[in-house]
Amino acid sequence: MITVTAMKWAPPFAAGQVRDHRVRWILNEVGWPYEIKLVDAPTMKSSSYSQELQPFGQLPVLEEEGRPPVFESGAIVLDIAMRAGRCIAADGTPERAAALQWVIAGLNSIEPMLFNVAEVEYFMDDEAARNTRRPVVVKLAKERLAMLEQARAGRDWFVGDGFTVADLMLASILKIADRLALLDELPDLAAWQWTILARPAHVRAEQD
Ligand SMILES: N[C@@H](CCC(=O)N[C@@H](CS)C(=O)NCC(=O)O)C(=O)O
Repeated sequence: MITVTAMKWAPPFAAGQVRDHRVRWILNEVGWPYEIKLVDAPTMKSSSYSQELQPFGQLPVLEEEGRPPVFESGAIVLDIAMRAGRCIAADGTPERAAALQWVIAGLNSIEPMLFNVAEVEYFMDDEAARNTRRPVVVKLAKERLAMLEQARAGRDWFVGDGFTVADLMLASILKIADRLALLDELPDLAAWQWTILARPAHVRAEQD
């Protein structure tokens, strides 16, 4: 049986956005059953957790009998999709390369820009410093999101003619943008995101 770690408690700004939802989503897409293991902050910060499961004291972690645990939400999503042979196009095809490309683009070129805004909104205590930094990071994030929408070019799917992990990861990452009101001037990208999030597998993952 597959086990996915999830937070016993998340702060309100993170509710529904904790990265285990990506793992639950892909597992629901491919139809693999799983169990949730709730962990609290002291457990995540313990040396046994970082030595055995996640070196940075974070989640999600995928545990499965007979295999070493896997951390990093992107790696877990890709691992599951590849092993299931679903939502990722065939090995060796240009579509497979494009799916990998968009997953990494989401994690590497988009999510960090959103996190810069989240850091200002949720983690900076000094109001003067926050007011100085906010316009800079908001502008950069909005510009990047506009480029993403331009690249999507009105298509329903980022890769080929069906749902892939590219759509899953980008829609998941856009949840952070939506919560930070960074999609207000990009209604088409916001509408695309909601269409993807309406997939039954995502709805089941959220209910779960
Ligand atoms: N790059 C990692 C990031 C993991 C991450 O930041 N997890 C958050 C929850 S969404 C966490 O564990 N936060 C608690 C902490 O960092 O102490 C991934 O995608 O799995």
